[in-house]
Amino acid sequence: MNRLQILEYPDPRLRTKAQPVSVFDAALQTLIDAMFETMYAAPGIGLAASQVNVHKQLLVLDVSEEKDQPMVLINPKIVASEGSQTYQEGCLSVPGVFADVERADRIVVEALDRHGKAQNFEADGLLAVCIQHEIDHLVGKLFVDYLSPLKRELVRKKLDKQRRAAAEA
Ligand code: GNR
Ligand code: NI
Repeated sequence: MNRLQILEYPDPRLRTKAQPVSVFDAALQTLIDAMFETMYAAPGIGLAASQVNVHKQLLVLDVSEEKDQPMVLINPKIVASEGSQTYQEGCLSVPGVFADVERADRIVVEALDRHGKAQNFEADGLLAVCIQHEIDHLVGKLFVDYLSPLKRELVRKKLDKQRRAAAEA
């Protein structure tokens, strides 16, 4: 088992800006495999390297029902976007908290795959939401940043309380 530990809000390391990936070596492949294992086990539909304290522009996701469509995006960029959609988001770094976030409805993404090959594709719906959520992680942004300061404070208190309860149990 190669599950990685997921950082939780308000850990300041989640605010680190990720650096571009330039080396596509065996260590990178091992990291990607461990990220998939961590994401599927959680379970989650996406995971950014920032969440496992690796500050590289790398994310994995799989929004399919059957969990058989793994995607790896390296040095991803959103080169076009249009429309808006609101989705109730969650985050493995903010466990137990769900809130509506408004994001672009359709995006065009440029990224490298796990071997450094360029890919360019369109995404909409949940896939577009997830990609935008993960790319935010790479620049140190969390979905709770879109909430009002009051709601964010309530989220922090809820997480504190959850952790205290878990520590007592
Ligand atoms: O597992 C996840 N579910 C999810 C649901 C709605 C919007 C975004 C997400 S991503 C999240 C996993 C995660 O925290 N990725 O960073
Ligand atoms: Ni997240």
